[in-house]
Amino acid sequence: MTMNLDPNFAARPFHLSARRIAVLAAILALTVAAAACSSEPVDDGRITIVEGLTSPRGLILDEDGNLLIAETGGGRLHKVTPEGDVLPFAESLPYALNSGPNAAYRAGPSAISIVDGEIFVLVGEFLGSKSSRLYRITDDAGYEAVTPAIDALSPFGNRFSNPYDIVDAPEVDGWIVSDGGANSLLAVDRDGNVRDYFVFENFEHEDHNAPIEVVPTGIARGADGAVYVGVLTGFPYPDEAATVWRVEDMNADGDAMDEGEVEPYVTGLTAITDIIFGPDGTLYIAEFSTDTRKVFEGGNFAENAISIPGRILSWDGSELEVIADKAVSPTGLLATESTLYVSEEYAGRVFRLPLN
Ligand SMILES: [Ca+2]
Ligand SMILES: [Ca+2]
Repeated sequence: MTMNLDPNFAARPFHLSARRIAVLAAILALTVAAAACSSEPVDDGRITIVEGLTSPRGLILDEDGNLLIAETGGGRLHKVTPEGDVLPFAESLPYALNSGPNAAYRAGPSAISIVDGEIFVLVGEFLGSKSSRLYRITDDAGYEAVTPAIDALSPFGNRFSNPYDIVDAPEVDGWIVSDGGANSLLAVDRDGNVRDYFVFENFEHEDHNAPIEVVPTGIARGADGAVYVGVLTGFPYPDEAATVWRVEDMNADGDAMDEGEVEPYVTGLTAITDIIFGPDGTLYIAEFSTDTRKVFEGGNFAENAISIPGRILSWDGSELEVIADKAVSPTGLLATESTLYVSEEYAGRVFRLPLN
């Protein structure tokens, strides 16, 4: 792929976005060799179903019960059959090993959507015309663009910046996408038109002397029809400052920017990377690390992520419960009636955990 070496790129006023890109690239896109999978065994019934991947993230079940995995750092989708066979599925999707500051980070397929049997893949931020776009998988396991190429130098509004997760959204004739680069939710129609659906403001916190970014990440549909989105929060990723927001276009004007349309649903969380509802309405929440700041302070980020893992919590409407400790940088969740699937991005692994 080609790098955009336009000097104007470096000269862009980056007081927010340089750090945002650094943070996102580091958290969402760094990878680890499979050999680094040396975290202690955890005795909670989890079973590894795939390992040796380069940054597995988005998970979805297709109509035949196959688990699809978006491999962010490998530009691939994998299919895990109900029998546990792992099959290559789409192997030539856009990805980059030279994204972010110093071209040291990786980016690629982040989330999968299936609509009417068609498979769509969201590709996150890197430099180049194939980045930050939604694609449709074609019959020959190739891909074609749904959204247009973006101009990375244009203002953030009404375009992808660093899209992360996606939910099918008939109310906007397409999808709602979380974008951690622009701190926004975007409505995308089936023709690929992109517009702001909601934009988060930075927030104040006692642990930091400057406003902190919200950084929306995992997005999911609730049984009540509303859309829910978790947020990572930006540097310094304060403890218990992350919220799962409930988003509903109550006046049906096509966005969630009106009074009372975005409300906190679960508060007191830390560095959320994904959320998903189970069929019984339980919400599952992935927290990236118990000390995200330390993971990125220095040294080998991947080793840090393994030594300072995150966790998975459940929320039943009244109580938060930790259901999986020591999950290494979990960034993708999927729940069925009996099973929770978790992508451990830095460990290159996907495990499943029985649900009671
Ligand atoms: Ca997700
Ligand atoms: Ca509205």
